[in-house]
Amino acid sequence: MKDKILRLLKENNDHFLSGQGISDNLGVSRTAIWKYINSLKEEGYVINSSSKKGYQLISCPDLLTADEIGDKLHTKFIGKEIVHFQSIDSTNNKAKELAAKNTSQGTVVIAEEQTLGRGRLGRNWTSPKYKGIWLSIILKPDTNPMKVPKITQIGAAAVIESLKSLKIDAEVKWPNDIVIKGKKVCGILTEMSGELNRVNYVVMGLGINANLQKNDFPENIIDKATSLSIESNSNIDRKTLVSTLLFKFEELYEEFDKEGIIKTSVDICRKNSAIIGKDIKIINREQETFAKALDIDDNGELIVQYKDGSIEKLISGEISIRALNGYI
Ligand code: BT5
Repeated sequence: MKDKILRLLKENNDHFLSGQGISDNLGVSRTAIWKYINSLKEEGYVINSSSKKGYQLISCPDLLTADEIGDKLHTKFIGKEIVHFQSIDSTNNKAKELAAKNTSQGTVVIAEEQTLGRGRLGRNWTSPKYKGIWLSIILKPDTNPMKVPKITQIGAAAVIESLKSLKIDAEVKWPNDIVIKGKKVCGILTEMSGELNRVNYVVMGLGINANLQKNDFPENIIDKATSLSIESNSNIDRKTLVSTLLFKFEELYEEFDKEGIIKTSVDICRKNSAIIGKDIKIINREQETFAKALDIDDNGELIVQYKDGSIEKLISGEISIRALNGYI
């Protein structure tokens, strides 16, 4: 009911709506409406209340709830169900829990803050409240588990494309980082549950530093991390960015879901690569190897050439890449 009242208020935000009018329209008592209005105010909606005139919505909070994103979201299945938290340990943890309980493909878990946000290999992901986009998408592709790493490339391409719509140029540091001028602005964590030749579910977690400022980053990453706000010198509209991101992701994911290929995503990652043509250090578990990044193939694998001239294709997984000078 609260969402219906909110919808009415949004549709009529240029004038007051009488309590009686809302009551007649939705078939609930005026007392119930008053309670819902109070609850909306607690969530951060600014609503003018007047005993004579009724209610008028003045402004909506900067929250990534279904109520706030839904209006802008034009997807078929990604984000049709949004599960929102003010605070949670990790959206990937929650998404995995939900996915194991038959939650449908496309469900998105979003949190305003993560208290135990995770990177790969148990690393931390800094996720301060209201400052970023911390979300996970539940996917159930009918595919072989070997193909799941491709989904990270789809996520990376979707981020690049949605940043372009904000006129922000970013680059992909294969396999799972998005960087601006060499500093990390987004990380992707793709996790899977499956058997030898069957995927039960995939959870793709995306962390985008939208409105973090320098003092929001811990000391140890302050020199290698940045945010969209710092780089564009503006405040980022998180709601619009989430809806654009989910829309772009769905478009690119459908190519994979229907045809099993990720050509469009790879083209985007290739065109906006931070490492192709560069000398890189490959870190795989504790081992470091030097090579030149030659290209990304149509499967999203990184083609590298070692000092002895031999060529290898790397599958993303747990590999990290560093350029030889600077952070990238
Ligand atoms: C990643 O791991 O980059 C994957 C990050 C995925 C985060 C999302 S948020 C929603 C979802 N729920 C989760 O719990 N996680 C996902 P990796 O490549 O391992 O990089 C981790 C490293 O990035 C850390 O060790 C830090 O050095 C650095 N880092 C941590 N927080 C950062 C931030 N906010 N911005 C930039 N760099 C950060």
